[in-house]
Amino acid sequence: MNESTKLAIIGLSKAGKTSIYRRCFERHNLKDIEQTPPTIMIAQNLINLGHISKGISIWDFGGQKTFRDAYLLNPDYFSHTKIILFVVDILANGDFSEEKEYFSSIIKIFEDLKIERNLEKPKIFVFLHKCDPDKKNKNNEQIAKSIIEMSQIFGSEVPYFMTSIYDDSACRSLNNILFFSLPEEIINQVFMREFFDDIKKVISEKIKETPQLQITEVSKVFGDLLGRKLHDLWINAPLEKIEEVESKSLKSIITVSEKDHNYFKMRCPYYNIEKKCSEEDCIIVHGFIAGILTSLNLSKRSLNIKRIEENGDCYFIF
Ligand SMILES: Nc1nc2c(ncn2[C@@H]2O[C@H](COP(=O)(O)OP(=O)(O)OP(=O)(O)O)[C@@H](O)[C@H]2O)c(=O)[nH]1
Ligand SMILES: [Mg+2]
Repeated sequence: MNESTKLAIIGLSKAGKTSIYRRCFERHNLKDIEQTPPTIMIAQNLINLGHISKGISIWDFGGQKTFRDAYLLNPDYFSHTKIILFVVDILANGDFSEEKEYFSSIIKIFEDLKIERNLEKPKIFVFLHKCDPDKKNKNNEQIAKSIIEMSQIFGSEVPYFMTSIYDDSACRSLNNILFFSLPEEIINQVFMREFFDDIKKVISEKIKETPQLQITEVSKVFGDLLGRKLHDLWINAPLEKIEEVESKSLKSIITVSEKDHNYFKMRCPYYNIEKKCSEEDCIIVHGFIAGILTSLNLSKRSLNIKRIEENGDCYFIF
């Protein structure tokens, strides 16, 4: 369960995949990035970002035809992918038929992996890349055309981002993708931080001042605020690669059940410290989780938080 998250960057050759990686994670200057050689097969990079404790394993799939054919013949290249980032060069001439064919073959591989090995399907995001700041208005027609073409393949629910290495759009979009794809990590991040304790104090004060307020309402509001604040912090944080993961952040308080990947199980953070989880603590934690899930666009889940006692510990399942 402590494996890194696999993010696959996929697309045709020269779409700009390696440039995006280098721009966002290696902070190369633009002159260097422009000299990026074509990727031979797959370049794998393990990234430890300060805010993602388990790290991300980035698989940059070289897009030349011979390599694409090799991947499609061996689904193992794609197994256990959690996030797919398809990069489409909007400046490339043509009708996107090659992209379409490639993407459809990959989607088919994931459907087969789900049926044959019960592997979870990845979340898919599309970068409409090379929307450079100086060309944005000139290429509106081409951008609109590529969105229509892409939505025929993925359906309209796949999120699209207009990106370029010539501004911060690619890095911000990547941050966004990570934020919405890794709720477990985000929640962990919140509960690891001391500000959770600070906010708990503020809530307790607020309740003392205005006893007519329901503790659930207050904690929900604070949870909401906290979730939003975290989103802002996260999105504006530079994607900085760090060499070592702090040992503290490896201590996970969220365990995802081995049997069912569809829910999170979290120990009440106070239970171990004070050896008890008061009713009030439980309600506050509950409200926080609900608020944070809502800010992560997981509001359906937030309606379904259950509290259970197990082996003398208190857990939340959602
Ligand atoms: N105008 C423009 N050019 C870009 C942008 N991003 C990348 N490029 C250029 O696109 C070309 C190909 O970039 P790469 O990053 O090597 O493309 P790739 O998708 O990794 O290609 P393969 O490794 O062959 O699959 C390079 O000349 C880059 O400078 C962008 O945002 N705007
Ligand atoms: Mg490359």
